[in-house]
Amino acid sequence: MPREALTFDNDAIAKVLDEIGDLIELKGENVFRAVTYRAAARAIRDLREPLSKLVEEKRLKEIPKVGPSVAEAIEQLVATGVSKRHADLQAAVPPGLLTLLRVPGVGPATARMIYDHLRITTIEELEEAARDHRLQQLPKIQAKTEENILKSIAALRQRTGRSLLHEARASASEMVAYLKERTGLERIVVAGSLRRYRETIGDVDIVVASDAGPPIMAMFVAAPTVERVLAQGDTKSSVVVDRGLQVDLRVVPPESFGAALLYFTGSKEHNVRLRGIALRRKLLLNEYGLYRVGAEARGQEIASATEEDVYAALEMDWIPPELREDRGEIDAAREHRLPTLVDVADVKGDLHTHTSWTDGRDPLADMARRAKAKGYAYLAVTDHSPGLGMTNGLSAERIAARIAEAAKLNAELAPFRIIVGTEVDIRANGKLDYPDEILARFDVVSASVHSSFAQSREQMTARITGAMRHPFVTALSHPTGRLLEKREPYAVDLDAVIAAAIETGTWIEVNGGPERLDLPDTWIRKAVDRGATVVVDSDAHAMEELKWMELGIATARRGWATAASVANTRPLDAMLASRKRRP
Ligand code: DGT
Ligand code: CA
Ligand code: CA
Ligand code: ZN
Repeated sequence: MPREALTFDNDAIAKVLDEIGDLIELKGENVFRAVTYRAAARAIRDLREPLSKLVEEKRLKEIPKVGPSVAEAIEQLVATGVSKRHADLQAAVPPGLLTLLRVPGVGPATARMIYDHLRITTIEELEEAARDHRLQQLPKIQAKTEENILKSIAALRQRTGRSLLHEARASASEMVAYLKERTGLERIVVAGSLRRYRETIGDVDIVVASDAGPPIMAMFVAAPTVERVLAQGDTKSSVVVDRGLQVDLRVVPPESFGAALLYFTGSKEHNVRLRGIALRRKLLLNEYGLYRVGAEARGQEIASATEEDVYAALEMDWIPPELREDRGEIDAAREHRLPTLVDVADVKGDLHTHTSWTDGRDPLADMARRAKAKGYAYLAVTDHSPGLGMTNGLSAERIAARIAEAAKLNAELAPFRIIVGTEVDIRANGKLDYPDEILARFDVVSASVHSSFAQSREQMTARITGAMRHPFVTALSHPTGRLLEKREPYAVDLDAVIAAAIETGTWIEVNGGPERLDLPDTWIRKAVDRGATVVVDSDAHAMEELKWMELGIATARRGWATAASVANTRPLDAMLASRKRRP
């Protein structure tokens, strides 16, 4: 496939042009020249033809934003792989300075200025200077900027290159919809970690049932979201789509679809264990089916068409993908004691959402109508307490107004019910950010940590369990404080948190916000095993984000939670009655 190599060339050339733009600025040349190179890079990324072809046919001028100097660089890059302009700039700019640009918030002008004053050329040096508060002594750098640079560097270290679940889901759905439309086929299914709803996704795996691989592959690599083709074969192809996400496509014979789906859903550990069980019965399990082995059997097929068939042939119940992590699900399936997992259809309402009164986007009325349209019986709006200055927390007067507004809407939307709650900040000293007489006015109170993340494990555990012992606190929100690919969880003894939840009747949240998915799955399992009640919330800050409930429920399923363990599967009155008793 010549196309692979050539499209990669376009990408590589665009990257060099972008770098020329950065180097121009780092050198202190005219910013507008940098802008020209970057605009050309963007235009080249949108091209559908290889640049080498355009050079050969002398058609570079057809590309928008490509003037004579950019064209010269492209010609050199196509011919020799290097550009003179690029090399000259590299020689003129201190080596290493480019890497500083990897820190979000540090642009070329800032990097240059920092270099001029402090001779800093590495991210480590930059971090050290920020820690020592040497950056804020420089012109145009405030204490806040310095703090943000430290945060950005910490975030950079957190990145594993995996995608967040919701981003991978969006890209995968787009591809599946495109393939369904173009092929007219029905059985085009997402497998891999995405089907298991892992919290982050390495790559997207899609399985198609068809006997005609090549034409499907041709459509796949030509999909509008494809940025480059990594490999194209008759049964397996891989591409990179928006934001660098890899998508693998396998076309399998329709009669093998179940076995293939099982195989490519994984996890690898689950598959390994299944194959072991098969082997002990003298059966062979692979992506085509389950076969009898041995001379006399000659590969006689036992099962392959559906996943249920394959599991049944191994004498086990079908296992929901969320459980396929080799965490005991196989034994449970053999002994017919898999839990009936909580399902999105069980959810009666959402107990953690924000409105335009604090940091949400939409007004209460819109959030409530959308929740009602989703089929919910109730929605708690839990805007922030004032402690988080930046989120414009509700004052006592505004709370009264909010309660009145909710009552009015409730009359209109009945039997749907808006519950006025709050997400109250647990301050660094463990005190809640509202006095009791104000907390008493809210029907649900979610407590959460939003500051002083660096406290010791003892301090943080005492801070959190102390808040859980407060009689007005209904639930503990996002218990670990992690932000996926961005921020580590704070140090906290979750066993002690679960114990406090059980002792006090405080619910533990499974926050469905795609960056959080907090409590994490393995801890959910421990919590519900021990008898704690969880509450699954979207933490929506806009109407569309109510859909994050689905990710929260998937995470709860990965934690083996049943509806009985999830507070918001209960009808309104039962849910309210099951809250922690107040004095
Ligand atoms: P990811 O992509 O890192 O988020 O995780 P997965 O689970 O989607 O892993 P991936 O994409 O490498 O493979 C998808 C599934 O296909 C995996 O869960 C099990 C199966 N699989 C792929 N390659 C192999 C292999 O070489 N051996 C075994 N046993 N299974 C494999
Ligand atoms: Ca994958
Ligand atoms: Ca894969
Ligand atoms: Zn919140």
